[in-house]
Amino acid sequence: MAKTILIINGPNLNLLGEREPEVYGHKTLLDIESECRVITEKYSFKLIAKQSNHEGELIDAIQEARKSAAGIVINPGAYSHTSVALRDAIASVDVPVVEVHISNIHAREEFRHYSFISAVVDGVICGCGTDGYQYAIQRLISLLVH
Ligand code: DHK
Repeated sequence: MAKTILIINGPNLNLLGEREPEVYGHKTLLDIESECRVITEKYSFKLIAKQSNHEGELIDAIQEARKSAAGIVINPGAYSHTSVALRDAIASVDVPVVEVHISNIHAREEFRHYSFISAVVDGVICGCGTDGYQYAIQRLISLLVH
């Protein structure tokens, strides 16, 4: 059975393509997931994508991934800056995790500069636009296949 990589997106990222395109770009979440799937298939990984606007559902997805995923790419959206619970869930996971921010959070409002998540992940991709998801997948694969 193919190993699974999970992409988790948090609140408001279901609106990608419509929401503040000058900040988050023009691609939809489905576009991004399809681009990532091209990469995962090349390396014989299965890609599962989850999005939720609810903190508890994101935590449930992370807890499930403890048993089922080989690695996780996560954009926690605004919960990056607020959620100790999400941070604790990620800290409980043994597989590699790469955090993505589409925008450069350090060049934006001060409340976005700190991510509770960054200290407990294996890598952070920030400010590379929606291409950041593909970079994160590439990084996960290189951690998983070497
Ligand atoms: C996405 C969001 O929804 C914001 O709340 C974060 C992040 C930044 C991003 O750049 O992908 O502050």
